[in-house]
Amino acid sequence: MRIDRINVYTARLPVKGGAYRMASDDVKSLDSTLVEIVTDDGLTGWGETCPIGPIYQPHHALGARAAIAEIAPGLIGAEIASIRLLAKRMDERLNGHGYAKAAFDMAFLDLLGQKLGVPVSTLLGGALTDRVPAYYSLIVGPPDETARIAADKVKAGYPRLQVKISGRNLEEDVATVHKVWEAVGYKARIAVDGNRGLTAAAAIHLDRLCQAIPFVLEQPCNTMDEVATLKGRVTHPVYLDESTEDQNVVLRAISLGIADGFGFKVTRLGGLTKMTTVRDLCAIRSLPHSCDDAWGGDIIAAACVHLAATVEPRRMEGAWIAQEYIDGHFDPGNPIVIREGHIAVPQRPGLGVKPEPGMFGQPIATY
Ligand code: 0XW
Ligand code: MG
Repeated sequence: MRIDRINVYTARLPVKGGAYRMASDDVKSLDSTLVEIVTDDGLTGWGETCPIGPIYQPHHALGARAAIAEIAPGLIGAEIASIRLLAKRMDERLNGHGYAKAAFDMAFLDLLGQKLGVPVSTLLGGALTDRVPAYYSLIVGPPDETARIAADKVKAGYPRLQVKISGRNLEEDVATVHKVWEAVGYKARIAVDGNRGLTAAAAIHLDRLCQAIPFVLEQPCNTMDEVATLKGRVTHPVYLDESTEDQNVVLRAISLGIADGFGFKVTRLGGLTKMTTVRDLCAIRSLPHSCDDAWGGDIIAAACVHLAATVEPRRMEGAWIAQEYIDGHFDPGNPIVIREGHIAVPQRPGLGVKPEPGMFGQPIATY
């Protein structure tokens, strides 16, 4: 099975409800990039990459498309058999830019799964479950309103909540965490996500002022070095998210004992295949982590869910997918959906999701 053609598409994903508010940025509409690989035996495989705007991490939509333009011509004619060989071929075309290579990696696995008649989770080592937990991400908002939504989401079945803080005064952040805890108590696990926005001093104050509330503190400060200074000075477990820009950072964070867990993003780490390495490193040290992406439609959602199914359930912090903030699906016949806070793992060969023909219009590029 050889690559005959690659089509690149874009999709606009407006945020349902207006804006997704984090410490760093308010995003109102996301710009997703999709690759469709057509093989000589008539199969099609899909991949997607969708940075949540240009501020959240050093990735952006136009960067992804420029990287795809460098890589794609070198893939034409390549055999879809060894994912490692295909990764090498991509590295020979372009250094870095893992978030663009991630889209191709997804499409390769989608094709291989279809060819072999197995779901992508099988290619990633094998599923441990057919249903993975999701978590609900509460955007930065007024404490009472955030607590009300938190209670609703727990009632709807979410086993975990992520409470966004930062970008405003400490008092509001502290009040939000207290009110959410009063509203949900032990009924859900809580992550408090600073999205790089706190100083180390503010993180220490927040930790002290919320001492008795069991939560994990996700990426409180901008750099991993700043987060490292919190060790021994805060009592809440600290997770890294945005800092995990590649496998080496994860290896370093684990070996230096900087992180008690992670919020992993599939495209940021360079794709599903690269994610299996950090998944296995975390397993060695009993570290919990999520299987997310920053944003994306059903292709990215399917990728996150396949991977999440291969993670030991007691360390699985949930698969975050953007569905709650997006209207509609790429594949309305086989959508990736959250039901009672959980997501069914697609059982069909490959990713198990095929965008409706023509839904993205004409390709922006064909190779
Ligand atoms: C909740 N997320 C997975 C979605 C947004 O991209 C932010 C992200 C996070 O945990 O920072
Ligand atoms: Mg985060």
